[in-house]
Amino acid sequence: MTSTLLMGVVNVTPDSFSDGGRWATPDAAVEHGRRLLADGADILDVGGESTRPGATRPLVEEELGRVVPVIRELVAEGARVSVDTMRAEVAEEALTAGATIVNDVSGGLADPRILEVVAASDATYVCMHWRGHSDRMQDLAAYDVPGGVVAAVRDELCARIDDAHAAGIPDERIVLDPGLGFAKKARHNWTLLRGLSVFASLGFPLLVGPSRKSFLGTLLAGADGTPRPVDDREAATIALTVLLAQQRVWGVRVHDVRASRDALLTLDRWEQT
Ligand code: PMM
Repeated sequence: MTSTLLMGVVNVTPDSFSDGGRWATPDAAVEHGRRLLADGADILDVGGESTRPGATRPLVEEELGRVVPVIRELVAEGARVSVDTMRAEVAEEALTAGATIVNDVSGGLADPRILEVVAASDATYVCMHWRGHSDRMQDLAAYDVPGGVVAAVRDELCARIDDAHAAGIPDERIVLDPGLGFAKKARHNWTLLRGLSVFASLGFPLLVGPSRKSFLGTLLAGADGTPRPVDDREAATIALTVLLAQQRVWGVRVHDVRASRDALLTLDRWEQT
């Protein structure tokens, strides 16, 4: 039976690329979180900063105001909650509000103090591969080194792990994520997905977030080259959820939990026969 966890996305943002604005108020976000739990989410990933290419950053107070009340409420209702933030201050308040996972898409690069905040808690640390903020990340998608994108991402993640260790975060609390779409062109994402065993061999659990990303829009583009719209990339997302679960990743971060849960139940049944 697959043990892969489904991490449901709760973006409390006006501008996330896939669901921006839909759950932008705390009440709407909590309601959305409840729906994802009912659909079978194992973890709710609550974020208050959009990381879409070109996005501008919210003030820290704005980010806090978005995520903290939502986390507090969802934790009170029994959810296992992760906070999607690059800021130490937000991570700290989120942990106080009951989050037990810090999902830092910058792997400690954006605000190195976040590593100390995590070290001082019992939280799990999701350390994602990242090269720069959204306003310039597309310019950083160059991997012209021996071993290409897989070797570069592996080496850069290893440097992030060294920093996490130095701050006092033990191995047992680290999860790695190759950071699909973050300073990656479509072909880089596919190469990373096919090269996941390289990351697995580092010995840490893996989280992967392919859901609705633009490399799927490119894959499914119309004859005139127009990318498939975000809302119409679900079947491709589910296909990847199944392929990732077959590789025994720790978790897959998805927007439509119901569809991915159905797919994982189908995979379970398949593997039990
Ligand atoms: N992708 C997004 C945001 N947070 N966190 C992790 N760990 N991995 C990801 O791939 C990831 C993430 C961007 O997607 P969204 O705007 O749909 O949330």
